[in-house]
Amino acid sequence: MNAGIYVGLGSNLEDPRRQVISAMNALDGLSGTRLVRRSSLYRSAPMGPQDQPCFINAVAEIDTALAPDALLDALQDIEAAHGRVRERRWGPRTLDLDILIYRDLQSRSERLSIPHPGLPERAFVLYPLAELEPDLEVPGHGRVRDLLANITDVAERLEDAGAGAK
Ligand code: ROI
Repeated sequence: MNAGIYVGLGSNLEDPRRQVISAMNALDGLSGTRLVRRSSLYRSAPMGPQDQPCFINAVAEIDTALAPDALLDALQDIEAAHGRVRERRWGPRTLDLDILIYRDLQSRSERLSIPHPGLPERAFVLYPLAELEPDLEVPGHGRVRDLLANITDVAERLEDAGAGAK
């Protein structure tokens, strides 16, 4: 089963592990949406300003009837419910949810670009994505395992329930 829609999760404030796990459950609770698989949790140094805590990141594969824009609305509602306020650019955050890949869609608009433009170079996305699907073709960018081979940053996998668990 390959639902083919991947969401990136990140947090570095207010018990980041709990934020990310809670957001996974919230994804599973969206209308017409099911959490198919989730990666382990990963810890990495902040990309951007260094005067903030390290991040906890993960990737979830979902199946959803929501179109990309409606899915983005729903992700922003989950962020808001987790206390996210629009803060300084590249600053700390309680919860960040990004649509990384939406099946084979390639689309660019002011509000939403798919695949996510940062995906090809971000260790904190590629490590958890490679755990789930190393041979996945990222539309327009090639295979996840090849993208991962081209970056030098790392993300450390944390011991937890691991891939496949809810
Ligand atoms: N850095 C890491 N490691 N993980 C993130 O999720 C993350 N998110 C961000 C910024 C502040 C750019 N840096 C990050 O939004």
